[in-house]
Amino acid sequence: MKVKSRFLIFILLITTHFSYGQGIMADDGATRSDIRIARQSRLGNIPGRKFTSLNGKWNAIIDPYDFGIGSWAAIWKDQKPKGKTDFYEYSFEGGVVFDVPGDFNSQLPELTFFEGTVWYKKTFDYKKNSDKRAYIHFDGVNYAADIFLNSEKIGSHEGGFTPFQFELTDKVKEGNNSIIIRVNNQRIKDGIPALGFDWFNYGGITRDVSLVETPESYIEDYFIQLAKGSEKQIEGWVKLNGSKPGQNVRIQIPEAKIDLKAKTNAEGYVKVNIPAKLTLWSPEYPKLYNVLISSETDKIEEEIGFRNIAVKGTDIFLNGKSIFLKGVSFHEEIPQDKRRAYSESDAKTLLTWAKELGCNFIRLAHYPQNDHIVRMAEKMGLMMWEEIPVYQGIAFGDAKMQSKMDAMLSEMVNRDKNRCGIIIWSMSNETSPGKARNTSIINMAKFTKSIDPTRLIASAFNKIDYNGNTITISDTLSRHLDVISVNQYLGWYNKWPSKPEEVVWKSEFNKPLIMSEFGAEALYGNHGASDIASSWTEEYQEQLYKDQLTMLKNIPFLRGSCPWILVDFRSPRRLHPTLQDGQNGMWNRKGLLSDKGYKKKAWFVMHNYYKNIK
Ligand code: GCB
Repeated sequence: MKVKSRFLIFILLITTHFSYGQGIMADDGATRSDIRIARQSRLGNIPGRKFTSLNGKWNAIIDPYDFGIGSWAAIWKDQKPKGKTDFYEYSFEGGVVFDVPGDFNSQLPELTFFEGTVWYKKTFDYKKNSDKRAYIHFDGVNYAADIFLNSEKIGSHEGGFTPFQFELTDKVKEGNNSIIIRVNNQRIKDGIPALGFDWFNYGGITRDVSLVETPESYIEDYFIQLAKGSEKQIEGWVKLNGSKPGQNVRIQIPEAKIDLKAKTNAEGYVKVNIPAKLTLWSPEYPKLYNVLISSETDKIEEEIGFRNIAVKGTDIFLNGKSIFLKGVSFHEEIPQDKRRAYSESDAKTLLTWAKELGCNFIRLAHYPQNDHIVRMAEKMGLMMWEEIPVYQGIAFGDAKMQSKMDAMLSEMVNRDKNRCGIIIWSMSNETSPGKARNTSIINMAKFTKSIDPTRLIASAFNKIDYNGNTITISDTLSRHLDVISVNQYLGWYNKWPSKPEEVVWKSEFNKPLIMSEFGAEALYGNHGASDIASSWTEEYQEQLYKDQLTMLKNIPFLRGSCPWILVDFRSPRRLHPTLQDGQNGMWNRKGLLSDKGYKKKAWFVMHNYYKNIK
């Protein structure tokens, strides 16, 4: 497709998904229901709203051949025999019951490697109120979801790691209602991620589900952060939905003595600028303020922190002070239970490990992780890198694929734009350089900046050039990013070009570098040679970490490191029967911790590095 027409599609997407942040409004000629469709992704801060949790037990039907979607079975109709000759070859009653949130693979042994369709059903009581609007909100369903209310389709969503919702106001009944969801986690070549990713494809309603109730005119969303480059000026906007023009909006931060009153414009939008004297958020002191936003009909509360993140030359500054990002990556998985992480206590498990390692930074690999993780990390003083699952093997240059990437990017930024702990938005991981890739990522980076100018933009890549003992970063995409992030596996997938202390890194770009991945596999408790990769010993991994750190210490423009990975994780790419438990667990063994959470020798190397780094 021509660049010009792709750009037009892109602009269209901005105006539907992010019209308010832009100050560009949706077409006023649109009817109210059109607007509701266009604005489905806008219902910020669920925990701060009035909602009823739909978590708990859901009846399910496992449908390996996806039979129920056809008109013969039509499972969404949930029919029961009425006459003597009626029968149906399915029933939600008497079948499997799954916990939501939670992946289905870990809840039934027969489903361990299942990739396909599962139907979920839950009933709920509703009391209708003519002044209220109702939404069903999903924090995340992997991968494709079709949602039916009382047997009528209300919408679909694609993408396993970002939130979405649908308005039910005109469709929900007084009394008992039934919600049925067809979830399909089949990997597809035009999915994001596509077919071959290195993590476990846990499917199902993996995150929280809520029934949200709002007034007729409600606070749809808001952006309240420090202005770019400032430590004293809050800048942002508030957007009402369903309101008349000129509504009063108020933003209060009592602890900072802030009380701002403003009026919305014809579209229910108001831009705000508030001078503020604040205690800034930092890893050492992760201060959050209680922020109250109210309109004439609605109010919402959220704990929000304020900090300034900036890049100058090859340095990164947090609140004006140079920082080194002491990071680690992890997947949204609880390895001890071989399942997806979904709860506050799961978040605590993963984040406590990261803190114990000495981190001030985490890379949420390779997709937006759940809200519990993000909110808790911020409270614990961890800066975050959040990325969309634009991961290896993605076909760039295809309009359909691009619209999926754009939608996921919108949903990610939209959910977490008020989380000061997030300092980096990453557009992708390990993409192959090329014109189509560059156009796509540059446009996504520009789009992200246009709606959130406050954070840094990254995109992890693994293309580096070797020449003797010199490694050069030359991927021209770097010109369009704030930080350069390189995944390199010297000592594991790649040979050392010379002794680690002799390796020289050069960059054609005057920008900070984060070594966003490095590592090697080791089976916990397996001891022996430190120089034979195939031995999978803790000693080999330990030596590799020592070598990596020797090299990292010599890179003058290095401003962060993110070893791969905090803890062993499951990946059906990992097939070695004894070292990776290849026909059962399928473990990527690059963890600093074992799948049981035991520390491997390399953990202590990394821990020591972080303890001593300034
Ligand atoms: C990478 C990928 C990561 C893999 C890792 C590995 O480069 O970014 O997703 O899991 O290597 O272990 O091979």
